[in-house]
Amino acid sequence: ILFQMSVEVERKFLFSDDTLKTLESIGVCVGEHQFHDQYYDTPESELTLRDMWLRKRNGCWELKCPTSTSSSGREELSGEQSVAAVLCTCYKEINNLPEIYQRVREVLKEAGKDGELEETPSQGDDSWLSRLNLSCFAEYTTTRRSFTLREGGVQIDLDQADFGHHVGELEVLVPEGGDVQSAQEKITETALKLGLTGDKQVEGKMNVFLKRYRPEQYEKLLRAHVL
Ligand code: V4E
Repeated sequence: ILFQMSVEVERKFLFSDDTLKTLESIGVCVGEHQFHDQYYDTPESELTLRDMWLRKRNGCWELKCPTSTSSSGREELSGEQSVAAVLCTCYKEINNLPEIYQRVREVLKEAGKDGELEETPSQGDDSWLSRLNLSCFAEYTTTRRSFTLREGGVQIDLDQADFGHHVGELEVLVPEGGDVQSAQEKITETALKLGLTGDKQVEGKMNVFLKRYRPEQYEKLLRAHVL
């Protein structure tokens, strides 16, 4: 079976009450929901060191991993385009457990950690975690308010995490192999409409969580330029 995969182009931003007012005046709130995330890795951080983020979100497995397009062709971009590219991240999100399992095994096998088992785990059977030496290193609940602007295809999320950090995200989904650059341009346009002027990478929830509760892993990922 071939799974149609999409790439999440995303830019994080700091938001204030003013941002919220602007959003409420030019955008439409499309809902609020909560999700609980549990992130897994080996004691040596073999997944996150490769920028792979294995998580269980509200009971469903997801793997967020880098795309090959992340930094290719930047030298041909104009100044404005490269600022947009630096502020945005690109990740593939895989939601299909057999494929997640296969990818995780491949990575851990490379690192000489894999067992013998070939069959795919079924949803609800988490025994593969301990077999691959995976345990939960971060866990938090997020309350997310989502907005869209009338035109544009950019989703705007305002996230509040239960450990006391909030962050905004502008996100465009691009089919794999699609036009990441025009997604970045859309995100830049939306940021301007919202009056977001920051030109620095903003820390996400995981950065803050690790810095606060897992400082050793945080340092390790910082040194490896993952964060
Ligand atoms: C990819 C990644 C991490 C996993 C969490 O991803 P994030 O998008 O921050 O979480 P969330 O809850 O908003 O997920 P969504 O619902 O959008 O899928 S933790 C760190 N990274 C890498 C990373 C990075 N290096 N730089 C920035 C700005 N963001 C993420």
